[in-house]
Amino acid sequence: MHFHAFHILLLGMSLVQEYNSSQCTCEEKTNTCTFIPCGMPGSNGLPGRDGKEGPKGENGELELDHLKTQLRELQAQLKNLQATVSKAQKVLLFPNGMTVGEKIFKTEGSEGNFETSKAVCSQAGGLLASPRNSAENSAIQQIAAWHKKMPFLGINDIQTEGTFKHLNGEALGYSNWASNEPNNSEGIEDCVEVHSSGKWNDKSCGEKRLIICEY
Ligand code: MAN
Ligand code: CA
Ligand code: CA
Repeated sequence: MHFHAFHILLLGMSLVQEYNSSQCTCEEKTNTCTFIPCGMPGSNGLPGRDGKEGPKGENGELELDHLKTQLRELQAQLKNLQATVSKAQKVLLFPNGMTVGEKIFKTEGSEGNFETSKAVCSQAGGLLASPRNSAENSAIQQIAAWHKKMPFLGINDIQTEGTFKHLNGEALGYSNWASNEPNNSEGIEDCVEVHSSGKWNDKSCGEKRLIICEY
């Protein structure tokens, strides 16, 4: 009976092969005695099961809170550091210099006429001190007081009598003249000295004054 069934199967297979022999790619199984022709491809199987659950994502809101806390800590540290640097700067500069905002005013304690003062500051990589506001003028006044000497400013009316300008040609936006100054006394005063009061007087450029530079 088994033998009979096998022959029916072979017959069926050959019928299928005949029916579709033009599209069929067959593979001969050499380890068996039987030549098994291939039939039509089967239909696709059912979809597989879902995969395992992935790793848990980070908690967005908690992460943001953490970063905000870190930022506040860093801001507090920065404020601390700035205060420390600012204090160290004061200690190191005293009694020769002061900072005002970004600017540093500093003297070496030496004196010179206007031309010498300009040259000394320029050689040091700076400029003869030239205040743009009252805070800067007060810093210059303070350094002068520590040295008990008057400085010249980087301001003059050499080019045009009566028109005082900064060294770079800039017009004066801020001034602090003493009353009745500038008076160009005896017709020879084109430079500016700073009195202990912080007030300005035009004076002969040939006088020797404390050299204060700005950086
Ligand atoms: C007086 C005033 C000043 C002037 C000096 C010159 O103090 O007239 O304006 O600059 O003398 O020494
Ligand atoms: Ca003058
Ligand atoms: Ca004067």
